[in-house]
Amino acid sequence: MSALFDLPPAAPPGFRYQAGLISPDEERTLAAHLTELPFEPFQFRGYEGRRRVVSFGLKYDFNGPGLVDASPMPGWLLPLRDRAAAFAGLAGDDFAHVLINEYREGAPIGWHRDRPVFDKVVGVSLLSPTTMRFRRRDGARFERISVPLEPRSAYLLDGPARTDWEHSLPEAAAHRYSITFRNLRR
Ligand SMILES: O=C(O)CCC(=O)C(=O)O
Repeated sequence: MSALFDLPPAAPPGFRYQAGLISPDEERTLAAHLTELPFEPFQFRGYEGRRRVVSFGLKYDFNGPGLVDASPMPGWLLPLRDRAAAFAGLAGDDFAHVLINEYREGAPIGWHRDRPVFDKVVGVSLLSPTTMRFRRRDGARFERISVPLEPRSAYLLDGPARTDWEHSLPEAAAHRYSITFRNLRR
């Protein structure tokens, strides 16, 4: 009788998902722009990740001072920034920072919470599906939730999903990009 109430939540509170934020044509155009970008391996305190990244607006330097200026967002990214902001209930220029991740086959992203200097996060997925894994400590064990992310979809990390839960992605099964916009915490 209680089975309904025993089901785990489909996603942590504060996570929101929208399939098809962009069309297949828009995805193709964005992916063509992304191939021109100067991606570099992700650097974290002397460790080099397998994903490659590029930032605009602001960049978080994990090996140095933290948040630093980066090149302005290119014009071709602004319509997506505005759409991502509307999805999060923000104005386009609230998103002062974008981090674009490139995952080639086999590249994961490890367990983390985004830096506290940032507030909301909207991620747009391109090219291939993945699963966003969430975990939150519950005494000696972890409570875990997995959420599928389809290409062309967007997710919002806000509230507990952003501050209480860590997230990670498994090794990519195929080439994937994520375009992740962040506003600054007031
Ligand atoms: O690729 C993704 O959608 C996840 C990105 C992410 O967790 C991050 O950039 O901190």
